[in-house]
Amino acid sequence: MKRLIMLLVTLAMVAFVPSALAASGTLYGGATMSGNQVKLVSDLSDTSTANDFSGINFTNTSVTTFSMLTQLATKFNVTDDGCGGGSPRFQINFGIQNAFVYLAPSPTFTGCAPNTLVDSGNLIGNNDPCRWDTSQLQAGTQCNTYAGALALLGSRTVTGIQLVVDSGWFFADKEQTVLVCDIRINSSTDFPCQGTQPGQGKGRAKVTLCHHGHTITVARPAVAAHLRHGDKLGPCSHRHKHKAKSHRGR
Ligand SMILES: [Ca+2]
Ligand SMILES: [Ca+2]
Repeated sequence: MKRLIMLLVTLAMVAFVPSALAASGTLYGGATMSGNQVKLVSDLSDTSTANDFSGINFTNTSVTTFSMLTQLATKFNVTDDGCGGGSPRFQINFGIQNAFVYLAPSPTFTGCAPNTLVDSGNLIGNNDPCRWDTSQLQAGTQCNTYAGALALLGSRTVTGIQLVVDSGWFFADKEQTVLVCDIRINSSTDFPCQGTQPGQGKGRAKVTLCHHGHTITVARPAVAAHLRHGDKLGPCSHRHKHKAKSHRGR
């Protein structure tokens, strides 16, 4: 009997291990990759409406109810702009309504240091007055804390999470750019600031070289070694090919 209970306990523990599937993020609006970071823009200064707002939509978060969301954090850099007008922020979906949590420092949520990568810290448990905005939800308020949001929404099902930038209107140049990375949702980290840069990792970006009269492509990290032994950047010209041939002929 004791062994059966132990087995059941073990099975229960296995069942509660967070899913190995990491949260994945999909860029939308004017969002693009900039090295390892995601560049979120809100540009109302041009004719394109596609970049008026941007964000990352996170799926496979393994978050069920709001009370199961234990970590929500990102590093962010407002480049030459600031925070203000409500973004950058995380947006937590409960069906068609959202709770918002602002990244900017308390108490005004506007004064972000330009050109500085700062960490929001874990916004779950953050009880700064007005850090959380639950006004879209019944009995919610624009000026809430995590404790208030938890009391209101703890048992509600989270249907989605986004990181959003849409405050271009707030700035004189009608444009806001925010770089983000190291986005943590529960136990997973999306878009790590450090590590393999998209397009620069081993075997990713290829560079074309002329190697002994043959045009070859090599991974970017290997380029320096090739140049040291006399390869030339770019495809071989007729002259290169001819030179290599005459070398071989000697
Ligand atoms: Ca625009
Ligand atoms: Ca700007």
